[in-house]
Amino acid sequence: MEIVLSTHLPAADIAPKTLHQAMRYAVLEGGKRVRPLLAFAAGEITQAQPERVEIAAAAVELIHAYSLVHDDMPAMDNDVLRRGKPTCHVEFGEATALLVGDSLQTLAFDLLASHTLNDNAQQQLHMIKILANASGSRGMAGGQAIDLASVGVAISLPELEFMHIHKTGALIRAAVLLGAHCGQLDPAQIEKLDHYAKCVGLAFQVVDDILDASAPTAILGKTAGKDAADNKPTYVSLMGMTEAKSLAASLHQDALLAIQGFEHNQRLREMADFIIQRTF
Ligand code: GRG
Repeated sequence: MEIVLSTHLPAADIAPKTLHQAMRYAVLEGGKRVRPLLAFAAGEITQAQPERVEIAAAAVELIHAYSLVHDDMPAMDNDVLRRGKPTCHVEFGEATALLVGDSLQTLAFDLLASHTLNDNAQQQLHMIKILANASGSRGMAGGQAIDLASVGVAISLPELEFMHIHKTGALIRAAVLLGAHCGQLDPAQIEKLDHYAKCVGLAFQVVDDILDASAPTAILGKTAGKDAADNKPTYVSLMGMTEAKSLAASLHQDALLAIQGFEHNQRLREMADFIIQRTF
Protein backbone atom coordinates (compact mmCIF):
# COMPACT_ATOMS: atom_id res chain seq x y z
CA MET A 1 0.00 0.00 0.00
CA GLU A 2 2.86 2.34 0.80
CA ILE A 3 4.25 1.96 -2.72
CA VAL A 4 0.83 2.54 -4.27
CA LEU A 5 0.29 5.70 -2.25
CA SER A 6 3.79 6.94 -2.91
CA THR A 7 3.44 6.31 -6.67
CA HIS A 8 0.22 8.25 -6.94
CA LEU A 9 1.23 11.20 -4.80
CA PRO A 10 3.00 14.02 -6.65
CA ALA A 11 6.81 13.81 -6.41
CA ALA A 12 8.35 16.08 -3.77
CA ASP A 13 10.76 17.66 -6.27
CA ILE A 14 8.02 18.82 -8.65
CA ALA A 15 6.62 22.35 -8.23
CA PRO A 16 4.89 23.45 -6.09
CA LYS A 17 7.50 21.62 -4.01
CA THR A 18 6.37 22.61 -0.53
CA LEU A 19 2.78 21.58 -1.18
CA HIS A 20 3.86 18.26 -2.68
CA GLN A 21 6.29 17.60 0.19
CA ALA A 22 3.53 18.37 2.66
CA MET A 23 1.07 16.06 0.87
CA ARG A 24 3.57 13.21 1.07
CA TYR A 25 4.31 14.05 4.71
CA ALA A 26 0.62 13.83 5.59
CA VAL A 27 0.03 10.49 3.88
CA LEU A 28 3.22 8.43 4.01
CA GLU A 29 5.09 6.81 6.90
CA GLY A 30 2.40 6.28 9.45
CA GLY A 31 -1.14 5.22 9.95
CA LYS A 32 -2.64 1.82 10.48
CA ARG A 33 -4.12 1.73 6.94
CA VAL A 34 -7.34 0.25 8.34
CA ARG A 35 -9.45 1.57 5.46
CA PRO A 36 -7.24 0.17 2.65
CA LEU A 37 -7.07 -3.18 4.47
CA LEU A 38 -10.87 -3.22 4.68
CA ALA A 39 -11.12 -2.46 0.96
CA PHE A 40 -8.81 -5.38 0.15
CA ALA A 41 -10.70 -7.69 2.50
CA ALA A 42 -14.04 -6.77 0.89
CA GLY A 43 -12.53 -7.17 -2.57
CA GLU A 44 -11.75 -10.79 -1.72
CA ILE A 45 -15.45 -11.46 -1.25
CA THR A 46 -16.27 -10.27 -4.78
CA GLN A 47 -13.11 -11.73 -6.35
CA ALA A 48 -11.89 -8.27 -7.34
CA GLN A 49 -8.55 -7.81 -9.06
CA PRO A 50 -6.04 -6.52 -6.45
CA GLU A 51 -4.61 -3.92 -8.91
CA ARG A 52 -8.08 -2.39 -9.07
CA VAL A 53 -8.74 -2.56 -5.35
CA GLU A 54 -5.46 -0.83 -4.60
CA ILE A 55 -6.62 2.28 -6.46
CA ALA A 56 -9.92 2.34 -4.58
CA ALA A 57 -8.05 1.73 -1.31
CA ALA A 58 -5.62 4.56 -2.05
CA ALA A 59 -8.48 6.95 -2.83
CA VAL A 60 -10.14 6.24 0.51
CA GLU A 61 -6.85 6.61 2.38
CA LEU A 62 -6.20 9.97 0.70
CA ILE A 63 -9.59 11.23 1.87
CA HIS A 64 -8.81 9.93 5.36
CA ALA A 65 -5.41 11.67 5.38
CA TYR A 66 -7.00 14.93 4.23
CA SER A 67 -9.58 14.70 7.02
CA LEU A 68 -6.85 14.23 9.63
CA VAL A 69 -4.86 17.22 8.33
CA HIS A 70 -7.89 19.50 8.53
CA ASP A 71 -9.13 17.99 11.79
CA ASP A 72 -5.78 18.72 13.46
CA MET A 73 -5.83 22.42 12.54
CA PRO A 74 -6.39 25.12 15.16
CA ALA A 75 -9.90 25.87 13.90
CA MET A 76 -10.89 22.28 14.62
CA ASP A 77 -9.14 19.94 17.09
CA ASN A 78 -5.93 21.93 17.37
CA ASP A 79 -3.56 18.97 17.69
CA VAL A 80 0.20 19.22 17.47
CA LEU A 81 1.01 15.53 17.08
CA ARG A 82 -0.28 13.00 14.58
CA ARG A 83 1.15 9.56 13.88
CA GLY A 84 4.10 10.30 16.14
CA LYS A 85 5.21 13.44 14.34
CA PRO A 86 4.24 17.13 14.25
CA THR A 87 0.90 17.71 12.57
CA CYS A 88 0.94 19.00 9.01
CA HIS A 89 0.10 22.62 9.94
CA VAL A 90 2.79 22.63 12.65
CA GLU A 91 5.38 21.40 10.16
CA PHE A 92 4.31 23.38 7.08
CA GLY A 93 2.01 26.18 8.28
CA GLU A 94 -1.75 26.50 8.24
CA ALA A 95 -2.17 27.76 4.69
CA THR A 96 -0.20 24.85 3.27
CA ALA A 97 -2.10 22.37 5.49
CA LEU A 98 -5.39 23.66 4.11
CA LEU A 99 -4.13 23.18 0.57
CA VAL A 100 -2.81 19.72 1.45
CA GLY A 101 -6.30 18.68 2.50
CA ASP A 102 -7.87 20.19 -0.60
CA SER A 103 -5.30 18.57 -2.89
CA LEU A 104 -5.51 15.12 -1.28
CA GLN A 105 -9.26 15.21 -1.63
CA THR A 106 -9.20 16.05 -5.33
CA LEU A 107 -6.40 13.53 -5.94
CA ALA A 108 -8.63 10.80 -4.49
CA PHE A 109 -11.33 11.50 -7.07
CA ASP A 110 -8.72 11.87 -9.83
CA LEU A 111 -7.56 8.31 -9.03
CA LEU A 112 -11.08 6.91 -9.16
CA ALA A 113 -11.78 8.65 -12.45
CA SER A 114 -8.46 7.82 -14.12
CA HIS A 115 -8.24 4.06 -13.63
CA THR A 116 -10.46 1.20 -14.68
CA LEU A 117 -11.88 -0.16 -11.44
CA ASN A 118 -14.69 -2.17 -12.96
CA ASP A 119 -15.47 -3.17 -16.55
CA ASN A 120 -18.96 -1.81 -16.01
CA ALA A 121 -18.60 1.98 -16.39
CA GLN A 122 -21.91 2.55 -14.64
CA GLN A 123 -20.62 0.70 -11.59
CA GLN A 124 -17.43 2.75 -11.63
CA LEU A 125 -19.44 5.99 -11.69
CA HIS A 126 -21.43 4.66 -8.75
CA MET A 127 -18.14 4.13 -6.88
CA ILE A 128 -17.22 7.79 -7.35
CA LYS A 129 -20.59 8.72 -5.93
CA ILE A 130 -20.09 6.38 -2.94
CA LEU A 131 -16.86 8.14 -2.02
CA ALA A 132 -18.31 11.61 -2.64
CA ASN A 133 -21.32 10.93 -0.41
CA ALA A 134 -19.19 9.36 2.31
CA SER A 135 -16.83 12.35 2.39
CA GLY A 136 -19.19 15.28 2.11
CA SER A 137 -21.77 17.02 4.23
CA ARG A 138 -23.99 13.93 4.29
CA GLY A 139 -21.03 11.86 5.45
CA MET A 140 -17.71 12.59 7.14
CA ALA A 141 -17.71 16.41 6.84
CA GLY A 142 -21.27 16.49 8.16
CA GLY A 143 -20.27 14.29 11.09
CA GLN A 144 -17.37 16.60 11.79
CA ALA A 145 -19.75 19.59 11.79
CA ILE A 146 -21.96 17.85 14.35
CA ASP A 147 -18.88 16.98 16.40
CA LEU A 148 -17.70 20.60 16.47
CA ALA A 149 -21.16 21.75 17.50
CA SER A 150 -21.36 19.19 20.31
CA VAL A 151 -18.35 20.34 22.35
CA GLY A 152 -19.51 21.07 25.88
CA VAL A 153 -23.10 20.16 24.97
CA ALA A 154 -25.06 17.35 26.61
CA ILE A 155 -26.00 14.97 23.80
CA SER A 156 -27.86 11.67 23.94
CA LEU A 157 -26.48 8.28 22.96
CA PRO A 158 -28.48 8.20 19.67
CA GLU A 159 -27.09 11.65 18.83
CA LEU A 160 -23.56 10.46 19.56
CA GLU A 161 -24.14 7.42 17.36
CA PHE A 162 -25.54 9.58 14.56
CA MET A 163 -22.43 11.76 14.71
CA HIS A 164 -19.99 8.84 14.57
CA ILE A 165 -21.89 6.96 11.84
CA HIS A 166 -21.14 10.03 9.74
CA LYS A 167 -17.79 11.27 11.02
CA THR A 168 -15.87 7.98 11.17
CA GLY A 169 -18.31 5.33 9.97
CA ALA A 170 -19.10 6.77 6.54
CA LEU A 171 -15.55 6.47 5.23
CA ILE A 172 -15.04 3.02 6.72
CA ARG A 173 -18.25 1.96 5.01
CA ALA A 174 -17.02 3.49 1.74
CA ALA A 175 -13.76 1.53 2.05
CA VAL A 176 -15.65 -1.77 2.28
CA LEU A 177 -18.11 -0.89 -0.48
CA LEU A 178 -15.46 0.40 -2.88
CA GLY A 179 -13.32 -2.69 -2.39
CA ALA A 180 -16.34 -4.87 -3.09
CA HIS A 181 -17.43 -2.80 -6.10
CA CYS A 182 -14.13 -3.56 -7.83
CA GLY A 183 -15.42 -7.10 -8.30
CA GLN A 184 -18.57 -8.91 -9.34
CA LEU A 185 -21.49 -7.71 -7.29
CA ASP A 186 -24.42 -9.59 -5.89
CA PRO A 187 -26.91 -7.12 -4.30
CA ALA A 188 -27.60 -9.46 -1.36
CA GLN A 189 -23.88 -9.64 -0.69
CA ILE A 190 -23.58 -5.85 -0.78
CA GLU A 191 -26.33 -5.48 1.78
CA LYS A 192 -24.51 -7.81 4.17
CA LEU A 193 -21.17 -6.14 3.54
CA ASP A 194 -22.83 -2.81 4.22
CA HIS A 195 -24.11 -4.08 7.54
CA TYR A 196 -20.66 -5.45 8.39
CA ALA A 197 -19.15 -2.06 7.52
CA LYS A 198 -21.63 -0.13 9.67
CA CYS A 199 -20.85 -2.38 12.64
CA VAL A 200 -17.07 -2.17 12.32
CA GLY A 201 -17.26 1.57 11.62
CA LEU A 202 -19.11 2.21 14.85
CA ALA A 203 -17.01 -0.31 16.76
CA PHE A 204 -13.89 1.51 15.56
CA GLN A 205 -15.10 4.69 17.22
CA VAL A 206 -16.27 3.00 20.43
CA VAL A 207 -12.82 1.38 20.75
CA ASP A 208 -11.19 4.73 20.00
CA ASP A 209 -13.11 6.27 22.90
CA ILE A 210 -12.16 3.36 25.18
CA LEU A 211 -8.47 3.72 24.27
CA ASP A 212 -8.65 7.49 24.69
CA ALA A 213 -10.17 7.13 28.15
CA SER A 214 -7.80 4.36 29.22
CA ALA A 215 -4.44 5.89 28.33
CA PRO A 216 -3.11 8.63 30.56
CA THR A 217 -0.23 9.72 28.31
CA ALA A 218 0.42 10.36 24.65
CA ILE A 219 0.59 7.15 22.63
CA LEU A 220 2.03 6.96 19.14
CA GLY A 221 1.48 10.62 18.56
CA LYS A 222 -2.17 10.65 19.53
CA THR A 223 -2.93 12.86 22.49
CA ALA A 224 -4.61 10.38 24.78
CA GLY A 225 -7.43 11.58 27.01
CA LYS A 226 -7.84 14.62 24.76
CA ASP A 227 -11.52 14.13 23.99
CA ALA A 228 -12.41 14.07 27.65
CA ALA A 229 -10.13 17.03 28.34
CA ASP A 230 -11.78 18.91 25.46
CA ASN A 231 -15.17 18.21 27.04
CA LYS A 232 -16.27 16.16 24.04
CA PRO A 233 -18.98 13.56 24.54
CA THR A 234 -17.67 9.99 24.11
CA TYR A 235 -19.11 6.50 24.47
CA VAL A 236 -17.21 6.15 27.73
CA SER A 237 -18.46 9.44 29.13
CA LEU A 238 -22.06 8.65 28.16
CA MET A 239 -22.26 4.92 28.94
CA GLY A 240 -19.35 4.19 31.26
CA MET A 241 -16.37 1.96 30.46
CA THR A 242 -18.06 -1.39 31.09
CA GLU A 243 -21.05 -0.64 28.86
CA ALA A 244 -18.81 0.82 26.17
CA LYS A 245 -16.78 -2.41 26.17
CA SER A 246 -19.88 -4.56 25.85
CA LEU A 247 -21.20 -2.35 23.03
CA ALA A 248 -17.90 -2.87 21.18
CA ALA A 249 -18.16 -6.64 21.74
CA SER A 250 -21.73 -6.78 20.49
CA LEU A 251 -20.91 -4.73 17.35
CA HIS A 252 -18.03 -7.15 16.74
CA GLN A 253 -20.41 -10.12 16.94
CA ASP A 254 -22.93 -8.42 14.61
CA ALA A 255 -20.17 -7.71 12.10
CA LEU A 256 -19.05 -11.35 12.11
CA LEU A 257 -22.65 -12.54 11.80
CA ALA A 258 -23.23 -10.36 8.73
CA ILE A 259 -20.43 -12.06 6.77
CA GLN A 260 -20.64 -15.56 8.16
CA GLY A 261 -22.15 -17.09 5.01
CA PHE A 262 -19.48 -15.73 2.67
CA GLU A 263 -16.65 -17.68 1.13
CA HIS A 264 -13.25 -15.96 1.39
CA ASN A 265 -14.31 -13.97 4.48
CA GLN A 266 -11.20 -14.64 6.56
CA ARG A 267 -9.64 -11.21 5.99
CA LEU A 268 -12.88 -9.41 6.86
CA ARG A 269 -13.09 -11.48 10.05
CA GLU A 270 -9.49 -10.62 10.89
CA MET A 271 -10.19 -6.93 10.32
CA ALA A 272 -13.20 -7.01 12.65
CA ASP A 273 -11.02 -8.74 15.26
CA PHE A 274 -8.25 -6.18 14.84
CA ILE A 275 -10.62 -3.23 15.13
CA ILE A 276 -11.94 -4.57 18.43
CA GLN A 277 -8.68 -5.80 19.89
CA ARG A 278 -6.41 -2.95 18.79
CA THR A 279 -4.41 -1.17 21.45
CA PHE A 280 -3.41 1.87 19.35
C1 GRG B 1 -12.01 17.63 8.75
C2 GRG B 1 -13.87 17.07 7.12
C3 GRG B 1 -13.07 16.71 8.30
C4 GRG B 1 -13.31 15.56 8.90
C5 GRG B 1 -12.54 15.03 10.01
C6 GRG B 1 -12.32 11.48 10.77
C7 GRG B 1 -12.31 12.89 11.20
C8 GRG B 1 -13.22 13.80 10.47
C9 GRG B 1 -11.51 13.33 12.17
C10 GRG B 1 -10.62 12.46 12.95
C11 GRG B 1 -10.80 12.75 14.36
C12 GRG B 1 -10.51 11.55 15.14
C13 GRG B 1 -9.14 11.45 15.72
C14 GRG B 1 -11.47 10.64 15.31
C15 GRG B 1 -11.28 9.39 16.05
C16 GRG B 1 -11.37 8.20 15.18
C17 GRG B 1 -10.44 8.31 14.07
C18 GRG B 1 -11.00 8.55 12.73
C19 GRG B 1 -9.13 8.19 14.27
C20 GRG B 1 -8.12 8.28 13.22
O1 GRG B 1 -8.18 7.17 12.35
P1 GRG B 1 -7.10 6.03 12.43
O2 GRG B 1 -6.97 5.53 13.84
O3 GRG B 1 -5.79 6.83 12.05
O4 GRG B 1 -7.42 5.00 11.39
P2 GRG B 1 -4.45 6.32 11.35
O5 GRG B 1 -3.43 7.35 11.74
O6 GRG B 1 -4.12 4.95 11.86
O7 GRG B 1 -4.74 6.34 9.90
